[in-house]
Amino acid sequence: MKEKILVAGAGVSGIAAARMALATGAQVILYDGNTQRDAAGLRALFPEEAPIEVMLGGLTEEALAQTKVCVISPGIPMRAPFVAQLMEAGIPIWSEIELAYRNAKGRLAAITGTNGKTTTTALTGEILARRYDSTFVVGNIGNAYTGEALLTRDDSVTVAEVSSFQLETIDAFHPQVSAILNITPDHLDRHGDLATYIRMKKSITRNQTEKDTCVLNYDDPVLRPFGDTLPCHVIYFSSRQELEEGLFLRGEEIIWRRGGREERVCGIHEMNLLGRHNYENVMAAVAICSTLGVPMQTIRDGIRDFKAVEHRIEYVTEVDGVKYYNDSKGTNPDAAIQAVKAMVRPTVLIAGGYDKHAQYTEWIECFGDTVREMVLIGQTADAIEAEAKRLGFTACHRAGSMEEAVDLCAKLARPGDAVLLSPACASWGMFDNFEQRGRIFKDCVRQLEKKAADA
Ligand code: UMA
Repeated sequence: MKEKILVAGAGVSGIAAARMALATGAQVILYDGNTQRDAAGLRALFPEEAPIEVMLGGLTEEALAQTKVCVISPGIPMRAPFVAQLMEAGIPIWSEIELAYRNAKGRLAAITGTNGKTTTTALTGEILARRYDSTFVVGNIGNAYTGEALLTRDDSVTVAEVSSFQLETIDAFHPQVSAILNITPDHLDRHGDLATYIRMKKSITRNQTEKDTCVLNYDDPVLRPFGDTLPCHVIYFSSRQELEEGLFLRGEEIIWRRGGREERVCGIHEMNLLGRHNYENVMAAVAICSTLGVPMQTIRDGIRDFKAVEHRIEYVTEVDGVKYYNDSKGTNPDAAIQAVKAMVRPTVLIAGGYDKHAQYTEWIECFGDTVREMVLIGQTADAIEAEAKRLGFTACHRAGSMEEAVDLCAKLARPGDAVLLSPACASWGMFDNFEQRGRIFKDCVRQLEKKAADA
């Protein structure tokens, strides 16, 4: 008899999804492919009487036969063998955000894009919280949607950062406002090709109707024509040209032109965010919040008070005249390009990590006069060094750990320089995730600061 919910993956998403499934009265199998996980420890996360069973390594035939629906964690690819088995048996596979959506109330804004989605989601959440008492900020930002959805009310507004991984298995997921900030190649190891990745991103609008809104980047060659195909209202933003209709950058000001009427939103010096990509993030947040009924003055106040999010071109400290920046969220070449472009000092760069089959050419070409030296870590060090040398950038060094990398940077940097951790690669292999990588980097910098103070 098929009656259980199979929650695949026992990380942040899976544990929250299992809790939600239990709260809605389901029986749960919590499965993780990693046999090194502590089954008893995982089981102890739930009340003793809860109908939940933890299964590690492989799934039994019996478990598969009992499964009514599988809620899958974003990190598990569809090519996982048990997924094929479930699909063959016609068992629905839901993304963790799908389960959350089905149990949520109120209005939903969902934000995707290759880069900028965490900043845009955090900013949108802060602005919404000024206007609405019941505001939730969830999703890929690190706070599983299933962990919050049961707390939402009819008058709640939720803003969700959603990744291509999470969108891969949505069904009824239907945000009233969606936003796609940009699309550049990323996660090709998972999705196989760019066309599939683009399809995943676009699917955020799949269930939207003429009553809904989609916010799109006018400068993105994929997204501009995509807007014409949508049934919903589209708001474009551009940091490169003045639009007939939409938000755009004019000199140092963000302007919104609507129905022939222009409104000044804010000046770029009124915000604590650096770089063109951040002006785009702000424009998207303005469009989303305004659509959800936040008055423009409240939006302006929110922008003015917002600080950069952790791990995104985050200033750490200054040691011996060298400024240290943590951009551990630079997990692909495009994000890393934006961090390099935001640097105003000669820069020693720490890069490299897990291999997602990315192309490094454009990123290395943007080094220009900014990046003086590069310290490479992780699986991609050889590939990056080979491409750098091919392009004439020879100042490459190697380090075996983050500590070694930071110490080497301190030796290579001169007063007036910057040291930037912006790896252009995922953290996996050396670290659990980009947050851990960023925190270890910051700890190493603080050690350096302490040594300098003691000297
Ligand atoms: N696992 C398997 N089989 C597999 C792969 C993984 O059993 O084939 C297990 C692992 O052993 C582990 C668990 O799944 O125990 C981990 O699940 P997960 O990788 O889905 O990670 P979570 O801890 O649930 O975190 C996820 C997101 N992670 C990924 O998409 C890889 C987090 O995004 C997100 O914050 C969190 O849900 C809450 O929504 C992180 C991320 O790196 C930040 N996202 C990518 C990005 O931003 O580029 C997409």
